[in-house]
Amino acid sequence: MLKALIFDIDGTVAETEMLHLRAFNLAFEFLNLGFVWSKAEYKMLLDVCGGKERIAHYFAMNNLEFRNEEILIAKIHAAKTKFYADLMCRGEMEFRPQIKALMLEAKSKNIKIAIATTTSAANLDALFAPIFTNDWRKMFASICDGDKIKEKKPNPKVYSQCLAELGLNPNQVLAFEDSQNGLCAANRAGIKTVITHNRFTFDQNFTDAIVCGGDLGDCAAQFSNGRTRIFNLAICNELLSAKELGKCHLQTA
Ligand code: XBP
Ligand code: MG
Repeated sequence: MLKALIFDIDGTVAETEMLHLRAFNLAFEFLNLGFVWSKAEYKMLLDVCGGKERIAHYFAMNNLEFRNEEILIAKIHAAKTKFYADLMCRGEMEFRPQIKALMLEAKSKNIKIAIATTTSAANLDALFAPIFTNDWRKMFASICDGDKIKEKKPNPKVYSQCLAELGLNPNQVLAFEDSQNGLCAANRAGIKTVITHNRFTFDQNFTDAIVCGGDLGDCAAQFSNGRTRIFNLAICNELLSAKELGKCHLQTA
């Protein structure tokens, strides 16, 4: 019986990764580091979850060595997070299709909603406050973010911590993700996962998702054999009790 929906954030609730990329590059320029990341490079770097971990991975991959590297990475990431918040304030970052309606429907029918993300806590305020007011945190029964949980996806810790805080078993919840790392993390925690891929993750392997598509409408249409494009709690209940996985195959590039 469905008791909760657990949402990943970046790429799932909203298409935020292009803004993250801009914020990273503003931080690199601000600190005169002599490099920026291209979209193609960032698509590869997204295989590493967590902004600080991603920067450290880039340094290692490019044999860049700095004295007190950990302090420098923390400084870069603090600047990036500030630039990200500034960018979010300036633009209208919308939720992906049907996400807000599904969250509100769940709340209205006493189905808990929760967050399991590797992004920093500050990024959540920047995204949710303009849409659900400054009290947005009260809507969520559990919020597990990259500051709270140090082990990043595909480690399942963020999802197992979320389940513990919800007091639920994996078979009582559905997860929503956009990436292979996120799918792996949720599946390792025993949770059936809906995938809505995007420009950075469209060609990843989502075979183990219960359903996958370009957005929730695609997922509803695929799962219902075209019966509906409305992704609501009725679909969530059907997905949770579905035996067969959606057998999502590699998306053609
Ligand atoms: C995506 C991530 C994050 C963001 C950048 O998180 O891996 O690292 O790319 O945010 P999600 P930070 O699990 O929501 O898809 O720089 O704050 O890490
Ligand atoms: Mg994501």
